[in-house]
Amino acid sequence: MSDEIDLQALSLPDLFQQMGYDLYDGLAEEVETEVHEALRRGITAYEVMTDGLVAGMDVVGADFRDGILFVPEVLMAAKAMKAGMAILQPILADTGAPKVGKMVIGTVKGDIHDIGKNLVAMMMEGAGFEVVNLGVNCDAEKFINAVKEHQPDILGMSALLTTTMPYMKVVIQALKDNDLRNKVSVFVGGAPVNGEFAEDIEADFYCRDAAVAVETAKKVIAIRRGM
Ligand code: B1M
Repeated sequence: MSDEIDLQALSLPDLFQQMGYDLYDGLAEEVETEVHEALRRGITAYEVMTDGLVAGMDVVGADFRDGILFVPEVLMAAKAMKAGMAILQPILADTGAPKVGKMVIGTVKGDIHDIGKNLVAMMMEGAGFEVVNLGVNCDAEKFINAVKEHQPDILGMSALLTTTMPYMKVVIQALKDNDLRNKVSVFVGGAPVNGEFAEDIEADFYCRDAAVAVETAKKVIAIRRGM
C-alpha cells in the first residue's frame, strides 16, 4: 500500500511501478497521490499517462485475459485509472491556443470501453482541437446527428471488442447514406482494430494510439486548410 511508502524517496521507475500496483488493486486515492507526486517532479502529463497509467492498465489487461482478474476487479482498476486521468485532463487540455480543428469521437454501439477513447479526446484537446465526446455505446444515428450538428473535421470511432468493431462499418455506411462521407475524415482505433481492417471498412485512418491520432489529425487539418 502506498500510504506505507515514502513516495518522495522512490526513483521515477519505482514510482511508476507503485502507480501500476495501486492501479491494479483499484486504489484510486493512492493513484491520485502518485500522479501528483510525478507531476511535482516535473514529469510531463503525457509521460505520467503513458509510462504510469497506461503501462499499469496493460498489466490489468493481460491478467484479465488470462483469467487472473475478473470484471469487478477490472472495473475498480478502471475507476482508479480514471481518477488519475482526471488530474491530467486539464493539463493535457490546456493549450490556450485557438482551436485548430474539430473532432467528434465516440465508442461504438455495444461497447462501453472508454478509457482509450477518453485518452484520445484529451490528447486531441491538448493539441488544440475542439472535441465533442459522445461517450460510449453510440449508434450510427448518434454519430450522424453529431456530424450534422457540429460539422467536425474528424469523426473518431473507438472499439475494444472484436464483436463491436464491425459496427464502425455501419457508421461509415450511414455517413454515405446521409451524403456526409466526404465531409469528414474518419479515424478508427482501439485494441482489436488495425490498418487492414480500417482499409476494409473504408475508414480514412487507423490510429494505433492517442499520439498517432494527434499527429494524423494535424496532417488532416493541414490538408483540409490547404496549408
Ligand atoms: Co474489457 N475487454 N470487457 N472491460 N477490457 C478487453 C478489451 C479485453 C481485450 C480483455 C481481455 O480479454 N484481455 C476483452 C476483449 C476481447 C475481444 O474482444 N477479443 C474484453 C472483454 C471480453 C470484456 C467483456 C465482454 C467482459 C465480460 O463482461 N465478460 C466486457 C464487455 C463490456 C462491453 O463493452 N459491452 C468488458 C468490460 C470491461 C470493463 C467494464 C470491466 C472495463 C472497461 C471500463 C471502461 O473503459 N470504463 C474493461 C477493461 C478496462 C478492459 C481492458 C482490461 C483494458 C482496456 C483499456 O482501458 N486499456 C481490456 C484489455 C486490453 O485492452 N488489453 C479489455 C487502456 C487504454 C488506454 O487502451 O483502450 O486500447 P485502449 O486505447 C488505446 C488504443 O487502442 C488507442 O489509443 C489508446 C492508447 O493511446 N485507441 C484509439 C483507442 N480508441 C481509439 C480511437 C482512435 C484512435 C486511437 O481514434 C478514433
